[in-house]
Amino acid sequence: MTSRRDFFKLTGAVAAASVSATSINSVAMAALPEIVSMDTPDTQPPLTPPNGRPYNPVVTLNGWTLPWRMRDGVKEFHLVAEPVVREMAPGMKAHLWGYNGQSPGPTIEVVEGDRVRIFVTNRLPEHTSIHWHGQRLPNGMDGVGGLTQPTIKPGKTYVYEFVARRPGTFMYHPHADEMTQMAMGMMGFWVTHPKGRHPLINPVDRDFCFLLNAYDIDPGSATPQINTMLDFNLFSFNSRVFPGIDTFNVRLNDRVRIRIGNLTMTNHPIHLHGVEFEVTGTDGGPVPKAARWPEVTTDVAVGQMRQIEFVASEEGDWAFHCHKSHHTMNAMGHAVPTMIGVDHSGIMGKINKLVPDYMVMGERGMADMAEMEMPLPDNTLPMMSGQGPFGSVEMGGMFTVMKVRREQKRGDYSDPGWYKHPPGTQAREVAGEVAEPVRAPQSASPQGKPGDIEVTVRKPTGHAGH
Ligand SMILES: [Cu+2]
Repeated sequence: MTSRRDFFKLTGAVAAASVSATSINSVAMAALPEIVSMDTPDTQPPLTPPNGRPYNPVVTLNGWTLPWRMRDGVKEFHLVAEPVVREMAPGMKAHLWGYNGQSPGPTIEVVEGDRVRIFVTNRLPEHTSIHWHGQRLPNGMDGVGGLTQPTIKPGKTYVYEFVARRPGTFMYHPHADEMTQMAMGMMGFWVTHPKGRHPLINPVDRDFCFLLNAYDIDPGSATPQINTMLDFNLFSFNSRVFPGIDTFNVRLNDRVRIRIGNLTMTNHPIHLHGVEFEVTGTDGGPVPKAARWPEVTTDVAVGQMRQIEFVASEEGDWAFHCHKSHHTMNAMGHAVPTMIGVDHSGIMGKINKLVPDYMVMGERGMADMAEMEMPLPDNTLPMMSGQGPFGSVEMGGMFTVMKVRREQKRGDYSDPGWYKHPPGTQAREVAGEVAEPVRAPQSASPQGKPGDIEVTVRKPTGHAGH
């Protein structure tokens, strides 16, 4: 494990916060579960439950699961709300707010019927609270600042306690200064596994989860613009953007579940290549079997969860992405005119005499952007990038790949490398000249033969000169 166990040491960026370690009462802290913090954005292996009821754990994409302490039959967790530095992809680090060293926070996994106690320490420069989205719980544990509890002031620790009453896929996020705190990356995943066999919840071989979140971070800067309403420029899976998102690596014919939550400000039609899936659950619970239908894209609206399931029965490297094409790009300016078809030849030399760095883009489409050696500001990702085995994938944002392999071992989540296509199963170039198109034969329409159409054009009259 790469996790760091430290009681009082503040993680990296926390120095920026106005909270000092001494403001945390060490006597009270001694009674709390230790703080476990993660210092890498890599996908961590599933956390096999060391105690309590057994279950098949999830794997959080570019994330991890929070360990707990079992005390008198209660699962105790400790979340710390704090400033974090999140690498969104190699070459770009964002200054976000999150939990226990990362954004999103760690995934919490429990079993239906578990009594759960969650300590929440606030190391942010402002107050916060945590809402347990989708849970059945006593009203006073719902975490709505001002409505069901006072907010948690900087330096303070609150405790939430409830029984995880229904199995399913949930999330947690602040319900205090939400616009700021969610735009800064504060959110996390929660999975309640069923107690024993559940008629509507299938056992699966692989169970993945991630949150959709979006940021507006100007090229060359590191802190999100928190007032942005709609025009975000980094669309991410768990605060990672392609090519920084890990691949889903599965074994041929594995039954796979992927749980997706959306805490951005718009909907995301999530699309999987290669196989069909069914939506088997939402944050409202498992979907009755008779109400499921096949899909290859499912729209995840704001504040929703969707749980999809399929059998990975086709080998290969299958794209998995949001179908909004601007959401598979990294930070860019959208206010540029379309230049397709505009001939810039000759103009460049003249402009370069005045503006040496000026570049023309888009006269053949935008694909050149992936190859362009345009100088980027520091801490800025190319708009479209990611190398595949056959060149640039020309993607960014909400894009990754599901790798289905015959040789992948059960329980092995490591990256098997690129797919080797069997001979004769890959699109290829054909040799030879392309012939001129042949006109499709025109058949007579019921009204008459082609050429029979008569059009009468009447010119306007009454004008001078006519
Ligand atoms: Cu999207």
